[in-house]
Amino acid sequence: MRTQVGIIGAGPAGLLLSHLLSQKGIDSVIIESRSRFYVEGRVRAGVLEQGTVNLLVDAGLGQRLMKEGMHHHGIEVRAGGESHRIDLDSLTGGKGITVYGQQEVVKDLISVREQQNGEMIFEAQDVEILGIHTKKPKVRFSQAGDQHELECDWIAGCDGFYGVSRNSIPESEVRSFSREYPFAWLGILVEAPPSSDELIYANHENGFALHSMRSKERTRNYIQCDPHDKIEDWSENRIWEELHSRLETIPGWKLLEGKIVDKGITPMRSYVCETMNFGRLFLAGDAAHIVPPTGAKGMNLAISDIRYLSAALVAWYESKSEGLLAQYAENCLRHIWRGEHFSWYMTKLLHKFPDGSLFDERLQKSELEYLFRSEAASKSLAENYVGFSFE
Ligand code: RFL
Ligand code: PHB
Repeated sequence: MRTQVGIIGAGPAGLLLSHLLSQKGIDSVIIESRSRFYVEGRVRAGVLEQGTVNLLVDAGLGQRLMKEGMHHHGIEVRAGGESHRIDLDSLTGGKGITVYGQQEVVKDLISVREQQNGEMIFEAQDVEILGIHTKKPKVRFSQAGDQHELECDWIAGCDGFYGVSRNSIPESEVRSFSREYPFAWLGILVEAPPSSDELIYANHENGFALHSMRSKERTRNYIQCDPHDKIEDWSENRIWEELHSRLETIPGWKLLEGKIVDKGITPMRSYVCETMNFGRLFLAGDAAHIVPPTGAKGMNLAISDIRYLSAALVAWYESKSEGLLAQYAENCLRHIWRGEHFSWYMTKLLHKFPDGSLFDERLQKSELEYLFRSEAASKSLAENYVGFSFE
């Protein structure tokens, strides 16, 4: 088998890259270890920055997004019995965010790749990358018991944090940075209308909670939990009890319950692999960097990487120019580190740190009070939340 760009992973990063390349007449093959059914049903991110929405719309992916996506002009932060609205609109000169589930973005992308006969290989096993230092790198994999080799000009490693791409770079060459957090998030998807028009981020003495949504009929709620907890440790009663205590801190506000249709625990981590390119392999999205979900940046950063990677590959195919490929990591890393900082800031501001000192607690309280009282602090949060622009 042969293609121009071999793409490992059918998450938002890999699928979008394949679509943007095909719009410029460049061939690619996507190799994904999971089934199409699994990938389309995986509940993850929900918040799209305006820049992400614009890119998707410009790429012809706006049809369902513009109809079903919920545009939000603000978010709410609750702490110490008080509520503070961050008016994204007025604080950023008219920008906002759109709530549209990641699996909807993935479904839209798979459907458009399918219509254009883009090749997507699902349920590939034993995926291996070979010869990244040659001009003909290869992806070896097996499917339904048969072994295959895909010869490419370039390989894009879009296979998430646990994929094989990053580990194909010799360990001595990898420059990486990381931070672990002493908590995780338990997330549920619920058949109930949203209890609020906007997302609510809550700091509470029992731990963080978030009320989000997917549609007029479905909500997405998260609570901070211990990273060693198993989902079986959390009965539905216990989940609802904690959500009610942590979110219902404003007189008269009630959280609507409903049938829980999905639940899972996600560890929290910050990680950046600055070595995003090695030979003919380029890493993008979660394969190269992870943020805690508190800032809602993960999918947006994955899409920002693909903006640069697609432009760089197009420039190479159109004029054999290597300039943008050489600048790829540097261009992406400006956005990545901004996202890392903001996600760390939101995490530190809103969670209960089980190992934190009383001094740390006082600093957090003061930082929240500053956010609630200072327009400059709200403006800084808003500017980062909608996506900071370096232009
Ligand atoms: P993905 O989506 O993980 O896709 C990688 C794909 O690669 C496949 N794969 C392999 N394929 C072949 N061979 C192998 N050896 C492979 N190993 C893995 C996987 O099956 C998968 O299909 O990475 P990508 O495309 O870089 O996209 C990144 C985003 O998925 C991620 O950053 C976001 O979901 C993070 N995130 C959020 N991001 C936001 O921008 N806004 C949010 O509101 C937001 N909320 C969240 C989140 C992530 C969460 N979890 C569960 C981690 C909320 C949560 C709870
Ligand atoms: C979500 O709706 O899944 C969501 C929203 C905001 C976040 C993280 C996740 O910060």
